[in-house]
Amino acid sequence: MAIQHTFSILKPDVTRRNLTGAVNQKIEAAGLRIVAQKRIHMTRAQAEKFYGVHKERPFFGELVEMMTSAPVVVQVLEGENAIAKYREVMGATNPEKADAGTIRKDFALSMGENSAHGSDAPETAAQEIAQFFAGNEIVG
Ligand code: 3AN
Repeated sequence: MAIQHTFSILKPDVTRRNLTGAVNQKIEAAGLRIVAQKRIHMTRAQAEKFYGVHKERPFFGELVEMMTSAPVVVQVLEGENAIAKYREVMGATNPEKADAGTIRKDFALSMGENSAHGSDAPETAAQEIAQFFAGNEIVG
């Protein structure tokens, strides 16, 4: 398996509770390298674009509200099989179903406030990274 990049967001429930370092520790302990990172306050337009695939879902409005309610930390993670590996490190979308030791099991508050986003495929990873980072901001 080749080295991949994946896009990560540490969500408002993480920044609000001062858990950025605790989540980053799990990321790094799993062998993923944080090759780009910045703290931003997402605009409504950025959040609506980012979650465009979920526009018709009943939780879309709530999701956009939540993602713009406080700062987030956007990241690019690098590693062997990084996309699948980060989804393992995050755990299931529903924190009650997440495996022990995962980010969501240990930190998530609910299905919505579930602490982390990670890309689900190489195409979405590339799109998501391009929405938030210029190429020269990614330093491996
Ligand atoms: P994942 O982030 O695990 O790939 P998706 O793509 O199904 O999950 O959902 C995207 C985001 O939408 C989730 N991370 C979560 O914040 C939110 N979400 C998903 N399902 C629900 C739900 N039933 N109620 C509220 N928010 C949800």
